[in-house]
Amino acid sequence: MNIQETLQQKLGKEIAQASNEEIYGALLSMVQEMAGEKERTDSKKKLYYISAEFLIGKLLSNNMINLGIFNEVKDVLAQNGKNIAEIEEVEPEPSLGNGGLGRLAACFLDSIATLGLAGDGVGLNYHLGLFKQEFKNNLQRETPNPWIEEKSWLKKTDVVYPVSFKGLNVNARMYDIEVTGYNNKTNKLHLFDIDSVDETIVEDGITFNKEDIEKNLTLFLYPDDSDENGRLLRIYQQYFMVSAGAQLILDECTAKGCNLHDLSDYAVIQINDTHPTMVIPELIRLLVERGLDMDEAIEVVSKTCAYTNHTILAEALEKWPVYYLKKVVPQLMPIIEVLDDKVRRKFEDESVSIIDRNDTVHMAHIDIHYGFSVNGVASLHTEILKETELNNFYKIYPEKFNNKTNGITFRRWLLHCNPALTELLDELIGEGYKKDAAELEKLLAFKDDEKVLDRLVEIKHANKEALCKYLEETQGVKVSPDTIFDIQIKRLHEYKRQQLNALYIIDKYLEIKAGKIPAAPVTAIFGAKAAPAYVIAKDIIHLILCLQEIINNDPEVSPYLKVVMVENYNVTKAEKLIPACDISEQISLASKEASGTGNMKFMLNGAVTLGTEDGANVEIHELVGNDNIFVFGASSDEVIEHYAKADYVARDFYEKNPAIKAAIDFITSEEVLKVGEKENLERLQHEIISKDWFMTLLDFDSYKEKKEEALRAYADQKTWAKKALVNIAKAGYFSSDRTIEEYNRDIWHL
Ligand code: 26V
Repeated sequence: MNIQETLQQKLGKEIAQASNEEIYGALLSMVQEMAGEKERTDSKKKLYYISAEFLIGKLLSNNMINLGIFNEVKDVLAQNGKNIAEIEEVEPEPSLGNGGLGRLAACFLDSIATLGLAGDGVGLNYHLGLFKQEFKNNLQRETPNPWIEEKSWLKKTDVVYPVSFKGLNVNARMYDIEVTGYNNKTNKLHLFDIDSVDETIVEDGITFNKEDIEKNLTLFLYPDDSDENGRLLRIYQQYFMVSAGAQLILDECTAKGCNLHDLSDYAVIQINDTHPTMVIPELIRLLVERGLDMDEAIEVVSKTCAYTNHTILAEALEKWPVYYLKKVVPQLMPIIEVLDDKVRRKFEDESVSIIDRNDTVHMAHIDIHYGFSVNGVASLHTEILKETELNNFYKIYPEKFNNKTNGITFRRWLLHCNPALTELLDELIGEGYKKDAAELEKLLAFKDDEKVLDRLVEIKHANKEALCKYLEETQGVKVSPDTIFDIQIKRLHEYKRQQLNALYIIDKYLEIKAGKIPAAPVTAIFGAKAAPAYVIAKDIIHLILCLQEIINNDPEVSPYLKVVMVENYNVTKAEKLIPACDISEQISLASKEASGTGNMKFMLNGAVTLGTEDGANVEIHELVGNDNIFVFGASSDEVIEHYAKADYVARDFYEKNPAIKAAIDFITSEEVLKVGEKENLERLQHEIISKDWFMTLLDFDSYKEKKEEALRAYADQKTWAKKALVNIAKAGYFSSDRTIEEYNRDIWHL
């Protein structure tokens, strides 16, 4: 049966007569069946990628691309008067992640299947996701993001594992999502859930009773942890995930003939940041229960687990009070104590212990001592781990440390999100780059080809037009595709410095008001969610929304400058924003952004980076060369030195630099107070002047200078298009296929 017939049979009517919702449902079930019939990867040893987040995005088109039917379906629909883009809109987007770490996990699953490797994801089935962001009165408001509908990619299984907490026994049920590889076999994403979860306990935004574990366990990702019950709930979630995951792993391995002594021949577990760290003591506990002695169990687990670090921010390195663990998972404490004891007997250095003097358990320390590999996610990041943050561990275990520079799947971040560019590439360099991303370099042969450069400009312009239409339809904002699209989209965090971009915008606004007309009009676009309990992050969103209102409504300024804060930034929105970008803002304080992956997506779609020497920006810089990137700001060495000497004083910059002073003063000016909240604006202003923990003011001048240089360079469209071309051509290195090949070569050995 061909696609047209299959769809009509599922619909029970002509495609032309069906609604978009009905067509979506029919396509979903057709794709589910096709994926289910595909061959599964199979090998003695299997990878388990265990992660609190899998930011998978919408799946319909992605799966159709990977199954090789996307174009055919698109054509069949078009012949029947239906538009694939409208059908994509029907699919709800799961928000099972926060940012880079979760999206990386999703890209990795795609590449693992594409390379034909046996590797499944293990995580949690959060019914309401992270949260949905709404703007009201220029403030962020959080509401639930339900995504599980009657028809869904989730397949309920009969696999159920018991999980015990202190005073509470529950069952973890496994749901599966098919992971299709591009023209290859399939794997699975296993998401555990509790049958008794109850969405109706959520009221007034995202508040709910944090103590009712049976009803709330899998409601939200990262429930508010500003109080103790919130932190305890996170421990409940983490243990639920790892205990079910560990039982699944042992079951699957034993079914393949593993006798548990040889577990590491059957399984390798990649621990994605510290959220799944309890899998180590839990596996040890289960192995002992199944007859191994403690020492051997520890040894077996240590040969099976590998850890990836995704951040050097101290506050993100998880530490749990012993008292919390005793309250939720007392069965793990005797094991963690043995692990700590062994470390203490071997090493005198107090800083590498697992349980510190304050009776706090350092999760990353468990991973490093009792895992066989520790990796950072970009070369600068790994160097900083080795030389600074984890130096004491590096001295003990130099052989464990390795770098795996992040990557992105080109199926979603090029083929799907930018079909026009994909078509041009097919025509110019053939389709080989789709399986071997390094072949993108062939594009360099067209660096001086005027016709090719013109087409790149045309494609970018068409993508900008499409984004304008979308922004007008969804948010009612009008922007012109003939302005420079300058985009910063990522989690809201002070270290990422959205506030630096905002200060630049204020500076520009004041200049225009003073009669200094910019050479080229700019549209500054932001997208970011702030963690609900992160007060200053929410204040920064408030400032940006206020600026949007003031600037866009000012007839003197808006012809030259507009501000757009995209509501509820998510994977789907990223897919529309990235292909339309001219300037990619990657302006974190050097040393703080472990890698970044948005930077790679922008580059692949022909945007030019304006960035600091941080994370993977460093590698982008090396690849494209000085002419094709705009780099500014203090180096990571300088920043690390400032922290060590504690000699950075924001107030000095405020007092001595008139442009900085004017921009900061503007935050609480009458104009802004007219549209904003005094309390929030004053708090933010005070934070920047008296703390500025991420040294925004230190880099203000060099940021402004570089940005102006980039805006001037844009005027010469030919030269700019050449920069875009070089960026695309050099992006092959950032394919997650390359990253996964390295993980497999150095760590997993599948
Ligand atoms: C941070 C936060 C902050 C607010 C509330 C909840 C929460 C939960 C977890 C985290 C840790 C974030 C770790 C993370 O996402 N790291 C990112 O990982 C990317 C993939 O390796 C990397 O590209 C980014 O640079 C890094 O920030």
